[in-house]
Amino acid sequence: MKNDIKRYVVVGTGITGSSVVSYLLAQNHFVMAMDSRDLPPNAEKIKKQVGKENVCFGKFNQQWLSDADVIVLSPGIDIKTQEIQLAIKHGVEVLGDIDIFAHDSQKPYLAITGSNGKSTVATLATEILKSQGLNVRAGANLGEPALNLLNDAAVDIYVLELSSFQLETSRSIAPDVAVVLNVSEDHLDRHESLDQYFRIKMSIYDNAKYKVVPRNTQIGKAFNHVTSFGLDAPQKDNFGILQDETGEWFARGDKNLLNTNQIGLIGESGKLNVLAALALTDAYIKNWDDALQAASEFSGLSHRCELVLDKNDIQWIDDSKGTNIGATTAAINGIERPIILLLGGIHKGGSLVDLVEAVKGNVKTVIVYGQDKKLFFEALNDFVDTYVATSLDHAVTLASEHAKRGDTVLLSPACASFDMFANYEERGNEFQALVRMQEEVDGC
Ligand code: UMA
Ligand code: ADP
Repeated sequence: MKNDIKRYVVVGTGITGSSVVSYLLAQNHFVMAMDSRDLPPNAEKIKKQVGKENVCFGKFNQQWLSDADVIVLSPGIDIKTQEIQLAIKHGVEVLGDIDIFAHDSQKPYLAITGSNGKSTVATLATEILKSQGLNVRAGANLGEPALNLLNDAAVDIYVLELSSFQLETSRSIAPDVAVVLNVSEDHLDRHESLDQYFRIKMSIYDNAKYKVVPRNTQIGKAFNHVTSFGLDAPQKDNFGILQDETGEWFARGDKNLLNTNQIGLIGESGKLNVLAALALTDAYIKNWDDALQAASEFSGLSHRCELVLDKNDIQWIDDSKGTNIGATTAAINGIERPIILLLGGIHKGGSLVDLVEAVKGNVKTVIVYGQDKKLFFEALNDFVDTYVATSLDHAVTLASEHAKRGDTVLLSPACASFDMFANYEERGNEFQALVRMQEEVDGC
């Protein structure tokens, strides 16, 4: 049935779907909602909002989908899902919440994607913009769904962290500034190939007013005359690192900005993230002293290479957000001490070659756990002492038995957490609790 009133079907009732339902109802649209899970999140709330006759849980209702004017698809659901594809064949428009945000937003927004570092850069960019007296709201993949950000009329600028899932259904975004921080293999259980994943990430630039790119990468090579960042010396107004007799400096062109030892983020990826955030916000920075103070005060987000305990010269680091090979490789390469590496969970696809190379560096022991422990054991055991743990608790116990003064114990799973935990936060919190219990057992 097609008539003048737009019939929206919201697919998925998680954080995104729930925000979309509320937003569309506030605009007086006719809204139906469905979720393939029998007991999906927000079920009762949405039932009350749209009426029980307009919700369908436990399956995707093909009739509703094919009769819709617009389907708003949650990022966790693949657009290749058979029922969605059939609806598209019937001429139904499929959008994501970011598309609606892009259409309705009256203010500029920065858009950040990449395989790793998105949340860190989005949060740091937000802090830098705030230091300039701007009223900033940040969200999307970062947690607060994009449409919820629109309920504050006093905003000057938005910062959106966008996943490949969100970009896949966002054809109309037109950010003021866009960046792809990096691309390494991730979500290959959902995307067809690395090529396709790369193309989806690069689509963030399609309608961007200004582009920021990582220098000397496949991403950077796609454009000329755009702002770039990298660890080498920067040309003109680009961002990079300069060395002189006074030390190592973050720099814009030939101008030193901030000593690299004045930041709270660790390793090369920490430096890249600071450079990316400065490059992204460059056009809005009027007071550099305040911007650089914000950058130096930022100590990073929880579960991203977070130091949990430093006792008896043994460091325990929680990098539970390291859910792919690129993140874990960067974490290993950012630590200069001998490492005991804890990893495992659900491997998201892709090659383990980079991980093996990084492990051959300064990892002395690996402890694997979780669903794909066998895969990692077989890939790493020839190169480094590798042990199999039956749980995270067991992995921490094994780590404490092997750790010596000067070592770093690093939880950087290179995997999704859903085989054993609700999410990476629960995994990180459990690790932190186990590490602190370890400390008590030591009687320290
Ligand atoms: N699901 C079903 N059936 C459904 C709907 C969802 O089984 O009908 C499953 C999905 O397959 C998925 C899970 O439910 O496993 C959640 O999917 P969702 O789309 O309902 O997720 P939301 O709760 O709306 O949260 C999403 C993002 N989640 C995903 O993309 C999986 C959140 O990013 C984001 O913060 C939120 O929207 C607000 O924008 C989280 C995430 O894990 C942090 N992102 C991935 C990542 O960072 O790697 C991409
Ligand atoms: P995302 O939002 O893209 O998942 P986060 O900032 O939450 O990124 O960090 C996720 C993981 O990636 C953490 O393990 C962190 O240590 C690692 N990481 C952060 N920045 C980078 C980077 N620039 N390159 C590679 N890995 C990074």
